Amino acid sequence: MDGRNWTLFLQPYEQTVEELKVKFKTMRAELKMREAYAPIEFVTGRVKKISSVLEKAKRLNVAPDQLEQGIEDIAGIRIMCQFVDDIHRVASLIRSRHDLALVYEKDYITNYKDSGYRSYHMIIEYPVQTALGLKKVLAEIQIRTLAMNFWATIEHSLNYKYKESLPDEVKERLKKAAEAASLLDTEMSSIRQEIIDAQRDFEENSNVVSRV
Ligand code: 0O2
Repeated sequence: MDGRNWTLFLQPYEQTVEELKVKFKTMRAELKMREAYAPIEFVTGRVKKISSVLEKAKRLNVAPDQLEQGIEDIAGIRIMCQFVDDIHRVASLIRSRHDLALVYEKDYITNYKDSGYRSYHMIIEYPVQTALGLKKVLAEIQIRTLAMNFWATIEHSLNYKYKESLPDEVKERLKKAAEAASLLDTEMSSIRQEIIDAQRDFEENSNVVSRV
């Protein structure tokens, strides 16, 4: 590492993660009050370690003075949802916000990665108020179901353990596990729809009975 003050470099990212965590946790609480059901299950966030930022910069050929533009996920927020439909609802709520600007989106649910990874990514620009004035920083918001998160967490820790060279057999089994997690999401969504339909039928029938 060179002589740069990395703690100071990461400060606006720390602030971005803290502010965005508060905002999405508040969004969850408010939706729960309004609708009795929140499309957000829980929210986490982290700032990438400087060693990982520099490693990624090397891998992507990003010059040391271009880290702010070249590495988009120094600030990272993760939003976990129960159902795949919730992911799209949350993405649309994010698109309509005025306190951040959407840069682009990556749909790794439709176009899942070769590893089996599924998630919805939104790269945003967030204006953060520093002691020296306004600074716009890039941040990555990952939106996933609980099942997608379970898979990604396990796969991430296995990759860490095997230092990026997972045995082929493990890779294949992880791909199968990703398919199984996706099937679980589909099943849960269809059960949920059946419950919603049943509730609507019940309410319609009880209205008819009460009118008689
Ligand atoms: P960490 O520890 O989560 O910060 P890249 O794919 O890295 O070359 P890009 O375009 O930045 O370049 O990546 P991408 O794939 O859009 O998003 C990167 C982040 O998505 C990763 O961050 C992971 O959090 C997650 N991700 C992407 N692919 C996988 C995968 O196959 N398995 C798991 N578990 N997570 C994945 P980092 O920096 O890798 O790690």
